[in-house]
Amino acid sequence: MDDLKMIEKALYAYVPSELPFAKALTDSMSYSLEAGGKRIRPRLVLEFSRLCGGDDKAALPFACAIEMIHTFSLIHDDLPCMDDDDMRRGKPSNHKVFGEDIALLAGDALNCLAFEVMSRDDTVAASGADVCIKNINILSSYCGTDGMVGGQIIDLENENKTADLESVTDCDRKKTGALIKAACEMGCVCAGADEEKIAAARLFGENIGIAFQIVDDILDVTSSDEELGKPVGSDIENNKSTYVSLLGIEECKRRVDRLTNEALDALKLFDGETELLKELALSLSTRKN
Ligand code: GRG
Repeated sequence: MDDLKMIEKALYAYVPSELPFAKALTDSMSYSLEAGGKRIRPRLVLEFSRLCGGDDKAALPFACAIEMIHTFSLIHDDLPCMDDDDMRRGKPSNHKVFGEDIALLAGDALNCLAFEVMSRDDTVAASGADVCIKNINILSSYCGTDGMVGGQIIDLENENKTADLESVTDCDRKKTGALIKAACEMGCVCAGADEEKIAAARLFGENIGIAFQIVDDILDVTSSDEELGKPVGSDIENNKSTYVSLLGIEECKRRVDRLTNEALDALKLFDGETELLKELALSLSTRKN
């Protein structure tokens, strides 16, 4: 089975199916989980685990957990009180289909499910309590005030004013970069890797995370709604300072190349096969959606 199929099969199976009283909730969770997406974060977990000698079966619950958190963040990010986006992954946003109340709860439930999956008996039996606790710690801290939520609040506070590059970088490192970095570190932890390897994975994640957000900003001005699967031009509409508005497209492209090369350099520390991670880093720098 290829990686995408393996991730999606496990991911969809985690959504509770026998909750007749809450069918709208589980439908709403499944709607966003099954709406597609590149599955970058779970693929990073699996690849780093393999690179450090880990077993796919043991890494899979952690790969699914991070995709649940990512999906949760997208559902909440699209809500009217946040970015107010009607389309996501080429489909109507969750709240457009299920209503704001259910979308909010579906996000909350996916957040809880991620941590439940990482601490379930079968996950602990396969990976050991140490690995589970370390990964729960990584994921929760990279989601919180120093991670995704911290980035989102900087983003909100920067709306309708000109932010400087330092603030935009701080925002993106937390809002987008933290979860990508978490995926790389968690994969290493799954395989029981040492601190040196975890630090190299962190550096790889940090660099591709910022490159990923710069590409996101570029696509927001150069792509189309159809190609991107969500409305383009939202940064200008929301009067947001971005890498593109601060540096221009050409300098942004140079930075993406530089960051991608720095990410590739970080992989030199590993003895194993890094080809897929290199491909992933390069494909993110040239992605069209
Ligand atoms: C989830 C802890 C938590 C808090 C919610 C709303 C919010 C606080 C944070 C927003 C985080 C966010 C949506 C950042 C944007 C990250 C980003 C560029 C997402 C797009 O990622 P892709 O391109 O999406 O990997 P696909 O659709 O391919 O999965």
